[in-house]
Amino acid sequence: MESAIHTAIRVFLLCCALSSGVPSGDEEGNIEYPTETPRMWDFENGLQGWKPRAATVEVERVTQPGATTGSRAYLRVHGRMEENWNHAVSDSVPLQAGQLHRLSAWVKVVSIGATTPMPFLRCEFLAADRRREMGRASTDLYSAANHEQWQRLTAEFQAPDGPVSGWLALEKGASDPTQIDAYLDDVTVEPIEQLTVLARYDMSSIPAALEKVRGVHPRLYPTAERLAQLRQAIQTTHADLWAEVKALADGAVRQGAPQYRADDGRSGDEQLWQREVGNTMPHLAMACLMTSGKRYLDAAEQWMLASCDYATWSEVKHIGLAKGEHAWTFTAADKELVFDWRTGQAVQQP
Ligand SMILES: [Ca+2]
Repeated sequence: MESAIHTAIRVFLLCCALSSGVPSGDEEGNIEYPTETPRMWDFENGLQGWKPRAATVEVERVTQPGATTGSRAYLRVHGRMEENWNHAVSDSVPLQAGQLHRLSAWVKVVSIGATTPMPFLRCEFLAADRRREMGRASTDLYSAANHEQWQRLTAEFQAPDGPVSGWLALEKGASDPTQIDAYLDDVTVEPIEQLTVLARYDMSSIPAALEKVRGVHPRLYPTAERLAQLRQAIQTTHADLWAEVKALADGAVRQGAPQYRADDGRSGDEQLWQREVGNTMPHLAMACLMTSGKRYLDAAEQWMLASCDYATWSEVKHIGLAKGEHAWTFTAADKELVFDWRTGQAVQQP
């Protein structure tokens, strides 16, 4: 289970890193791959290569105490940007191919246009061949709740394989006209050994709250009391809803789980036909619980086992919508629901 969670998290993080629609850098010429790492832009001695994306925005160094103890200067980015996706950008960023990295920066938004999104930091990956899409990583957004305060924004990512460099940006979050006055300090890109987020799922020591329920079968949604209420409700207030669910479940019983096929002739490697597999199992599980009908129980099990036997849950390697959405969210999450409810049913029908 632990490895499955880790895999899911890695897929999710890579989806975040690779799915945003921002254009690649517009710089021309050959790329020089810097070797210095980690790298920090603290602005103590100059702009350190940061520049505005367009002339309507100004980038200047302010010699005042910055975000951290000992900081005596920071970068101020202010002005209107009529288009583009970045307020300001850096020079080249050293990246180690295939290595995990952390991008972090202190950001303080002093003022922002009424329709301007809160900014964030981005690392845009660059291949030697500029035409090749390499993806990007983004930090979390600056929080509007703590407006006018320094906030540390971070992102952790795996650099692409092969020769790779990159550049950083203070991102607009939109190509529409924007207005901003924001400060930057201690922008850092550094290699890391593991993703911090994985530590949250380190279960080597079980939390006390979980120890209390050791051996207790978890219920993801309805309790026994709620199930009893629902069985009454489908006779009255929920009769229409039940009719819909029953019709879907009866159809699934008749149809049986679809055979695996690599290509459905319309969705390519995403294999979107599997969405319906994920969508169908809860109908069977609900019908099973509402009626104690063994045919629904048998069908739910057949659909679950068929799903587990599929050779792939999409063949898309990196673009994570297929795996992350229909395979993991729909199928895996639904299977837990079905398993949870099916277990209760099995107990009632020894
Ligand atoms: Ca500084």
